[in-house]
Amino acid sequence: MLEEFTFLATAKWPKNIQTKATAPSNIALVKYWGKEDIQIPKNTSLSFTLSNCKTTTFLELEEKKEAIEETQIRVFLDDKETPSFVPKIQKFFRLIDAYCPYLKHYNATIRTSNTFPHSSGIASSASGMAALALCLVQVEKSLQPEILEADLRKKASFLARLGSGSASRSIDGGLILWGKHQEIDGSSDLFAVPISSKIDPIFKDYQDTVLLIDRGQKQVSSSLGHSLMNGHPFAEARFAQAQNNITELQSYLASGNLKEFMRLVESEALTLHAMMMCSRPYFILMAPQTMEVIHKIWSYRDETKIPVCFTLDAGANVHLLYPKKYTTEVHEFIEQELKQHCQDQAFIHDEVGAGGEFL
Ligand code: 2P0
Repeated sequence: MLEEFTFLATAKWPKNIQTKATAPSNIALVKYWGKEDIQIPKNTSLSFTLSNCKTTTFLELEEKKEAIEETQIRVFLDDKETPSFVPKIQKFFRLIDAYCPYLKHYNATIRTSNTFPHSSGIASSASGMAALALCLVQVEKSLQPEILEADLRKKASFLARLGSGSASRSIDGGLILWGKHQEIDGSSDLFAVPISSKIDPIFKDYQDTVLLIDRGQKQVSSSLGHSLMNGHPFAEARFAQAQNNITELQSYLASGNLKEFMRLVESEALTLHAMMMCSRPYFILMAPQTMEVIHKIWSYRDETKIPVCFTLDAGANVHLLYPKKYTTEVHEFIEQELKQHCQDQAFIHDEVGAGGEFL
């Protein structure tokens, strides 16, 4: 157990506590793929926090009648009771018990909603776990008011990580680093931190349009994907490459070198999928339309010299990344050339955002 994140209050327990928070999704530029117990990443990852794709969660804790009763958890997604979410939350609550011991005194009702459609192929685990973690640290604040906001946010990232690794990167805004890096002071496997090195202003409001190529459920869960990095023939080389890519990317973020930034980001996306394609068992999460879109992005960039590039998550959707000053041109490109490859012609415009908030 880590003392830094233990709960110190021995306050009288209120009968009822309500908290509310919102947290955005994030998109990794250097990818997290491979982990050890418990939720320790095999390499450092670096992401843009998004703004429009977010989860809002309302947590209500009600005192149990008998302390020994099993904690009851009810989850409502968009006001509809969703029992299928309960096992994941139960597992999460068990995992964080040492850090949130107050949870044992209460039954929990969680009401959550996403700004992005459930069937968008955008994972809600990062924003969802981050929003829940922010609700939990707010409970702690109500029991122990002297806690500083910075410590609360750090603990929120720590708790969110235990729910879902990438969720640790959805607490703070901007460019976020998770995972110990030998050259970066303050980096940690246990929680994510905003990068402290210089960032060119062009990256402060970078745009991300998510092209919804496949809005269905993923065929292979990220948990399984991560586990397939154990014993993967290229695992060690990949983890070492990611560490080097973090160092390189930091220098491009500082200098604003978009050409090298785009090369590195696209290489990371393709490497992530290459790892999937040579796992045992192997699998492919890209769809034919993913490839069509990638080739169109490359042609458009060649022809127009507009610095637009792509990245991929663990799915078929394409994230189109570009500086804000090219918004008009890129939106036209999406309308004319790309949206026809999206399921129901759907896409979501998003951009770098400020991180989660207590509501
Ligand atoms: C990332 N992904 O860095 C990578 C790139 C997907 C592709 O983190 O098992 O949902 O909950 O820790 O965080 C997705 O995996 O996995 C992910 P768990 P998570 O964003």
